[in-house]
Amino acid sequence: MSDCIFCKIVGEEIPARVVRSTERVIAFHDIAPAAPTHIQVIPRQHHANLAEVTAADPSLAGEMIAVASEVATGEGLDQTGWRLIANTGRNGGQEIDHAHVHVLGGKPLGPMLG
Ligand code: D5M
Repeated sequence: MSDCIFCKIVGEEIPARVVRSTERVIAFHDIAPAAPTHIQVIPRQHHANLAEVTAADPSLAGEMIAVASEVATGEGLDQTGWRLIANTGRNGGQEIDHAHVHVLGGKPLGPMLG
């Protein structure tokens, strides 16, 4: 998708601080971190959200979650804990319509719906 920011990151048209990259998935630091560690994990292929990834290719959704876990461990979050978020659709708070999961950690995040 030519006007998709995350497709542009995949295509290296705009820069990102990439922390992990596989054939189908990349992970990079969020531009506006909401926690000391805030990383986006996205499929290279454009899908509108995680639900669409799951419908189109369940193994790709699984790979996104596996990469998220690897990233969390790589960032040293496995001892203290971390959070995985998939905002989906406008009511879900999704702003970028390229599937992504947020990996958040590095401080106590408190209750999800505080
Ligand atoms: O979250 C979309 C997230 O994407 C939000 O936390 C900011 C982040 N973002 C937006 N542009 C960039 C770039 N260029 N690099 C890294 N991170 C970015 P959502 O779940 O859609 O609300």
